[in-house]
Amino acid sequence: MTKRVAVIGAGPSGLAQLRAFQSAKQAGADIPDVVCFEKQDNWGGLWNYTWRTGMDANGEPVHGSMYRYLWSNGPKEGLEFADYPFEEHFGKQIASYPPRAVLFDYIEGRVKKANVRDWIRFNTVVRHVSYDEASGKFSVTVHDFSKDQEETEEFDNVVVASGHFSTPNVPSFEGFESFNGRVLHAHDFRDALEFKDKNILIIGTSYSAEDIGSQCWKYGAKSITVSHRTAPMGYKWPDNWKEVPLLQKVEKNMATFKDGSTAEVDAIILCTGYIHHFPFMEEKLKLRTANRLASADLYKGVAFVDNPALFYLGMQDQWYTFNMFDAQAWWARDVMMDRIDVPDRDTRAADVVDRVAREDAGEDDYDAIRYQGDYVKELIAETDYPSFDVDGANEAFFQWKKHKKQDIMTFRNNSYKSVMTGTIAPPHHTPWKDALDDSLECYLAESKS
Ligand code: FAD
Ligand code: NA7
Repeated sequence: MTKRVAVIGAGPSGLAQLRAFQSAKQAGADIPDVVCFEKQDNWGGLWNYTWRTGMDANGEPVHGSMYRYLWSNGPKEGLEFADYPFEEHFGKQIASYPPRAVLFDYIEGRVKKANVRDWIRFNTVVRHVSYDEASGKFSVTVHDFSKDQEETEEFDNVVVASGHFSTPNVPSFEGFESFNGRVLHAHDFRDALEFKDKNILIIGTSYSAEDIGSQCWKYGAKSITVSHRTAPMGYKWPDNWKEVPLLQKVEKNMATFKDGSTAEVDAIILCTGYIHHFPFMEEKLKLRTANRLASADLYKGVAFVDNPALFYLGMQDQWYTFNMFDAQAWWARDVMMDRIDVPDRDTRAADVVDRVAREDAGEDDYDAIRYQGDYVKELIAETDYPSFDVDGANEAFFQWKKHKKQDIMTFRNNSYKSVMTGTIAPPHHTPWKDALDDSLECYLAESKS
């Protein structure tokens, strides 16, 4: 096969694409020439932790948004690879909410086994992608930092797997200019110990707000105040945690909220989400979407409606992660290998409208989980990705939601059943709030009792 495929990014989505092609090759298929461009010097995407903030060593915006002490915010039983269970990687079943280093090890294990590292050009940022109608080819211009050289190559397909939780959405509030403390976005948060003994104000009520607040609490913040634009999170918080309406202004260290209440704060952390940002894509190829389950402009949530030779992976808001990226990557692979036909433009556009309407018809988070589970089922039914019990994975998410409601500071002590191997995860040896060492060695150590 003389086709050439460019994959942009070697995070979980890009690696899923490499593994999808490698598994076809292993099964005897003739696969395209696949080149993956990764701007960092290692794979793993957000799971490849960096202490850096701002610019990276090459003067590029730092991709990493993950912080030290991050533990999975959902049960691992919802994200497990169907072709590479946790038990295969670790040689035993492990507890349900692994810290970042443990999940990085797991992600890496599958692609090491698949032997695809040579397909990746590290330290190489994609600067521009354009499409020529006449030749039907994409031109991909990259900067290779190891050679300090710009290069342009042609490809038949492009797979954008550059993630969408790296470019922060940063609103401003009155008085920030004269605030006597640090204002930062979640993207730049790294070590919770920085906020030990401090009064912190968090803006936002989603995953980052909940988890960064919980970390700061765990590592000794004096108080946590969370300000909401729409509604409070409503969990049973510890005594030194309160939820308040939206921030109106800051004067020196005094924050005033919409209901007139005030709080003295030392630092403000904007947990206000991220934007989908693809500065390297030609205008007509650029995905413009909100962070939602039914992404705009993507047929089957993957193929760009206006040019189905172009794919975007992992662009949805995420309940499902790793195995959903796999489902998308296997499906995209089969389109690229002419095993799946893509319909005409009107049908592709109608598919997006239908997905948006179905998402909008859902009433709560449980419907949203079912919706994304159904999406995963739909894609894997069309490929040879190993089928798995998606309803069972939904059930792990439902249990997780209930456990969070019962106690937001203990939900990570629970265990769930793997839908890949049928085993129940063992309880972790230390409750999350007391487990200050989150190294891989400590997490995998057997119970001390
Ligand atoms: P990313 O992981 O973002 O990887 C994208 C890759 O593309 C990066 O390696 C980047 O360097 C590269 N890249 C970007 N632009 C370019 C370019 N121009 N040229 C070359 N390379 C480029 N998910 C879970 O399942 N569980 C969790 O607990 C969890 N916690 C999270 C916590 C935080 C703080 C965040 C931000 C996300 C979390 N997620 C979690 C969701 C996360 O989005 C996915 O787990 C996963 O990392 C997404 O993979 P991805 O490959 O799509 O994107
Ligand atoms: P999300 O899930 O996109 O949430 C963004 C939050 O920020 C949400 O609560 C928004 O409130 C709030 N927001 C956004 N803009 C503003 C302004 N201008 N003022 C006040 N509040 C605002 O992002 P997260 O970072 O929490 O999560 C992203 C991923 O990281 C997630 O998948 C996790 O796995 C980790 P709203 O409800 O819209 O009023």
